[in-house]
Amino acid sequence: MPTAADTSTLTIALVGNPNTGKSTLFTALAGVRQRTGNYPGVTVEKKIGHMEYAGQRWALVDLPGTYSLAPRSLDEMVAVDVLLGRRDDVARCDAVLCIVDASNLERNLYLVSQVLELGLPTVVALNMTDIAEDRGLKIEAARLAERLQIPVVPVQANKARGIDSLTAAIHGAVRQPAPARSSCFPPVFVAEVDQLEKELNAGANGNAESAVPRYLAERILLDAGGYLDQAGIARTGSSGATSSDREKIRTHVQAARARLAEAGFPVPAVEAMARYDWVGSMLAGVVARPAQRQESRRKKGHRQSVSRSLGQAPVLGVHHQAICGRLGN
Ligand SMILES: Nc1nc2c(ncn2[C@@H]2O[C@H](COP(=O)(O)OP(=O)(O)O)[C@@H](O)[C@H]2O)c(=O)[nH]1
Ligand SMILES: [Mg+2]
Repeated sequence: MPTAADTSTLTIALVGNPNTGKSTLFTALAGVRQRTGNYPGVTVEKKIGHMEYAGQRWALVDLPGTYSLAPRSLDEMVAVDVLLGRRDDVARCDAVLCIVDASNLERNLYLVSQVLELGLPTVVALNMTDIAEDRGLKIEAARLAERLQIPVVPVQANKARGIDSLTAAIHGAVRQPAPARSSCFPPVFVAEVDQLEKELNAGANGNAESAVPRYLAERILLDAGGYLDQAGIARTGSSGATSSDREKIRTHVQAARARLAEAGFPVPAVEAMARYDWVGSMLAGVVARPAQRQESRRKKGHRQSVSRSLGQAPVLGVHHQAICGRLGN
């Protein structure tokens, strides 16, 4: 099977929370070779940059900054569709470059956990390393990379530091299939996504092009009142779906949500619980603060809550393992 590395142009999507330095990094990579337009039918800016690396042309797609890949509007659906290769006006992504703010890892890894579910080769650019350092945070990038099973490259985008290592990491990542990984969701939830995915694709006859990607099946289940719900789910279904097919799916989704609530994993709460648990287990022992001086009781209490938010509380890891299921792939 040909890998992405064989195609003439690599398409790489840049995703990250707002203000993580995504556009700065985009410019550090593409320089002036960038074009800005609009995605048709939405107010989302379409920014594509070009560069060359190791004799290969790269197209970089700067996606709008977002905290989550849970589309609540047609605008937010654009980023998800680009990442899932569902837009005619953007080539299918060969890799994802996820920009994270090193000084705010916990919040940023929430998005990473969603990105990893897309199953694309992914590289994390650990940006704002200067700010993290100023705050006395010591981040073990190699340990984080091992946990995430993807390259994690420290950079400082506004000074173009770390760019060579980053491009080399992307070059390497597209030459390897994304590793199989555990779902961070409880098994009962994973089983519901399995079922819904089957139901959604019942009419697809094994046609991968028209099939609803697993990530969207998961979103349909999670995002009650979200964009996919509002759009009548038809947006995701195979083109031949009738209104009775859609009604069947709607009924299935409602019953699945009721079963999950009954099992103690109601949507949407199950997502924050599962992802932050996962983030805690990824960050355990990865972020260290400098040795603290003798502190008052009050300050010590505060520090403990910070450590917990950095995922150093063992209870988080134990809980994560207890609820974790395996994806079928
Ligand atoms: N200190 C520091 N500032 C950075 C770094 N990278 C970007 N910035 C600054 O952070 C701000 C937000 O960057 P921008 O690229 O617009 O973020 P975006 O919203 O993710 O596209 C800008 O003022 C950048 O100059 C970095 O590594 N360190
Ligand atoms: Mg930007």
